[in-house]
Amino acid sequence: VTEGQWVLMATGRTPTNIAVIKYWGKRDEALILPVNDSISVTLDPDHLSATTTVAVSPSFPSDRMWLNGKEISLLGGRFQSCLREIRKRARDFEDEEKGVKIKKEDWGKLHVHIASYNNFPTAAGLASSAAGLACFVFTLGKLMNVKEDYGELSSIARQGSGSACRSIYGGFVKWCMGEKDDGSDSIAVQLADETHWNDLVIIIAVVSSKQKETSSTSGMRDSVETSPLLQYRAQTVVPSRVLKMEEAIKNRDFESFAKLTCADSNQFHAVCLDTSPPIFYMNDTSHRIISLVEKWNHSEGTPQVAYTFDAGPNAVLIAQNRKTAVHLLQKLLYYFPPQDKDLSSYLVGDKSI
Ligand code: 2P0
Repeated sequence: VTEGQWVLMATGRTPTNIAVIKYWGKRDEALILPVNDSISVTLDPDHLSATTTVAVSPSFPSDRMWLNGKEISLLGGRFQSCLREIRKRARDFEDEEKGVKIKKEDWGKLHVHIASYNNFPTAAGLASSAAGLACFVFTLGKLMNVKEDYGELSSIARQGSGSACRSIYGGFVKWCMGEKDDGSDSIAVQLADETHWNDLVIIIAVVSSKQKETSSTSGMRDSVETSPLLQYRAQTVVPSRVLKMEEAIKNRDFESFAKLTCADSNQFHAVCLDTSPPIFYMNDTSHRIISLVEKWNHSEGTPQVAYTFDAGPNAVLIAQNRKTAVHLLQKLLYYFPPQDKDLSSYLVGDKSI
């Protein structure tokens, strides 16, 4: 920063979210409009979250960004779309103490520096664009005195990465696919806040820390182009499943919630297999975790744990309560002893366990 020049900064923290009804497939690639609604749960910010600081100063000659301390390119990326949309909505700003006055039309002339950190190891293979893009949009919006509501902010975050729109809210969130071609109704809404069903415990079992071979963006493009199952899923299965999931969340009905979550994860991976060439995100260990949970749920007569897998082999396991979570962790450690004896490989959604 040039001496005598001011810098304005804002910092935010945003957790990632885990979909229980999956988003897979776009009807518009540029605006990131999905082929179906999706529902997710936002994790608590102590785990798996992004912390982003954005700064503007007349002494910055260009827009720059650092991710986990390493500079990355901002050119032509989705960050640019979000930056453009936030700049459009920027308002007059005044900080008398610093003697800073910015007219809304002048925000576009100021360059931004963005520094973002994830509080989980990138090597864990859980790096998600959802938390980062949501955090960037929200924090930049604060800095530029944007007054739009959360729905509007979610639709901007969506243009950074589809799943990011759901991280604007805590608790349970639905991304409504919308109908309009301009995407203005493709926004996230909160179904229930973070206090509504807070005895659920989420355990993430890191099966592999390798980077995935097929990115979500290209994987879902291939599925849209080649999978007949995707069309059936989007048109026939998801609409009624979303209604049932909303009901299950409202009533804290774990049995229904678990059945729907597992079925939707399995159908998403079936769509991946139905894609040409087929996409394999899960591996043998993922399949063994599914068998373990299925057998356990079956032997108890009612679901104890729900599983869901995203575009990778790591298992996201949702236990009904703390007692079941302890039991689950014991089973995981028994059947899948960590090879490096490093228990931090198991990221536990509750510090006290
Ligand atoms: C989801 N996933 O609903 C699904 C389930 C992965 C599997 O959203 O192209 O990184 O940036 O919109 O958001 C991953 O897709 O893809 C994803 P883009 P995104 O969470």
